[in-house]
Amino acid sequence: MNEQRHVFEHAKIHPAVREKIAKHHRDIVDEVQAAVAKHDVVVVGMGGNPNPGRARKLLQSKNIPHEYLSYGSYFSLWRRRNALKMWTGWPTFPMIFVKGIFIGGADDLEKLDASGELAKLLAGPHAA
Ligand SMILES: N[C@@H](CCC(=O)N[C@@H](CS)C(=O)NCC(=O)O)C(=O)O
Repeated sequence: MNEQRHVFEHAKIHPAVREKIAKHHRDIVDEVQAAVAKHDVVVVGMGGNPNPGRARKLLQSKNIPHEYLSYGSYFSLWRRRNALKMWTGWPTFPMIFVKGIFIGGADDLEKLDASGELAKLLAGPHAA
């Protein structure tokens, strides 16, 4: 299977709407991108969803410092969160980044921890 994410071809987007797409809630994407560049571990979550808390608990239990960004709740800011989903291609929260690498959600963090890969990623370089 082709592991490359399937996205609509840029060349086939009409020039009149390209800027609108590029700027769509760009500030929230820039904010997360800057945090990912600055911190070894970033958890992006939202209020009322237990899964970001599950991920954070695991990190705290291992004394792994992390930056936490939270946007809205089930009842607010869904449009802004949607811009992050379109950026990463990941449909749910939390979105977790380790050393600049997007590793998925809380389940994926647990798997990486259990396999020992989380420690390896943390010991390695920060992806540019
Ligand atoms: N298996 C995922 C569960 C995360 C999940 O399903 N989150 C839901 C809420 S419970 C979500 O973010 N939905 C999208 C949204 O509400 O914007 C994980 O381990 O991170």
